[in-house]
Amino acid sequence: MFTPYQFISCAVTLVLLNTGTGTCQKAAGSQSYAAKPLVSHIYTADPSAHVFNGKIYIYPSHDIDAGVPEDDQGAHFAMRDYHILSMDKINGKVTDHGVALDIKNIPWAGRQLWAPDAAYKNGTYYLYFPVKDKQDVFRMGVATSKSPTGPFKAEPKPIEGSYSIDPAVFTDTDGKSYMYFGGIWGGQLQRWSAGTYKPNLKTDLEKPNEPALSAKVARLSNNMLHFDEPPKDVKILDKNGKPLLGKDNDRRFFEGAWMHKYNGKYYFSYSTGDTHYLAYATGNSPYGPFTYQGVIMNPVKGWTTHHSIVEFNGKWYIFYHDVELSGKTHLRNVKVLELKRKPDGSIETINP
Ligand code: FUB
Repeated sequence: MFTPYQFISCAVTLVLLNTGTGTCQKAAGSQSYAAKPLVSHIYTADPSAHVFNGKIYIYPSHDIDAGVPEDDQGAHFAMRDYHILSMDKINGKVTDHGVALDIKNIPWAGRQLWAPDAAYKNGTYYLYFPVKDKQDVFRMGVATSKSPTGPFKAEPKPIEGSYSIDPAVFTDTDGKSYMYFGGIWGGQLQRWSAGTYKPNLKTDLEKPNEPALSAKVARLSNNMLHFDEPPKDVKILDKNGKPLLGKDNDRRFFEGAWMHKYNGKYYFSYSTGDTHYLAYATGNSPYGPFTYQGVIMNPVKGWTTHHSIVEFNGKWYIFYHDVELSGKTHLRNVKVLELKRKPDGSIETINP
């Protein structure tokens, strides 16, 4: 039987020429895609999309071929700066605003500038980013700018109490902001499972019959620069109210958290990592608990899958990446598709 990853690698069938939001044309001979890369002059991944001042801004990772050999901790994802992209409309022209933050200007950073996110409050834009410190431990940093496209100036130290990767900042309708974060395996979340940092815990595979490791959530301070509380677990339960287990690789949290609110419900979405799904769970509070609902997107071409969900002019969109341009795991390209819901609010599964 194929694993999903093997399935993707073998799925060379018909090509569907992209027309932007999911309607496709067919041609024979190669792989099929539901959308086209938003830019091709640089490699981009992990797109966190936001609407600021009526315009779409995308905060992606900037993938490069740094020549670092691949290992199971993701050393080959050796990114060194961020470029911010913007669009006036979906399928419109995409502008690359150049380098918004360089690793050399983050005083505490060691290596690997991974998936960022952004937020706006009271005239300031905040760029949140994970990077390994000089001891090779992932921490979250924050940088500020008066413009959504930067340049951003990094705070001198990481956010106290932060760890692991993939920050996603959600501002609720009452104005309170929360950071969701975490990623297992190369994202180091498992190393914090006992409360302090244990560098030898390499994967989550040791405890398959126990509740899976959880993403974390912490409310941000009014000035958006600190955690206002110790991070809490983002619990994902099955329909019987039982926590998903470590061995439930098709459904458990791996990395790439995102939060959005629709019709008063909180939608926590994430990547299942080694099974390559984008999945979601819903709850009645930004802290959860969340009940697993299903798959938002089937596996993309590539190992990683990472997304954001945003409303623009009354429609919802999912930004994501695959490796259409390069065929290489660490050289990705961002894309966008419309996200459709059923009348009960559930999300229709996308085949990317
Ligand atoms: O881009 C590096 C890592 O790959 C991200 O932090 C993960 O979410 C995965 O997409």
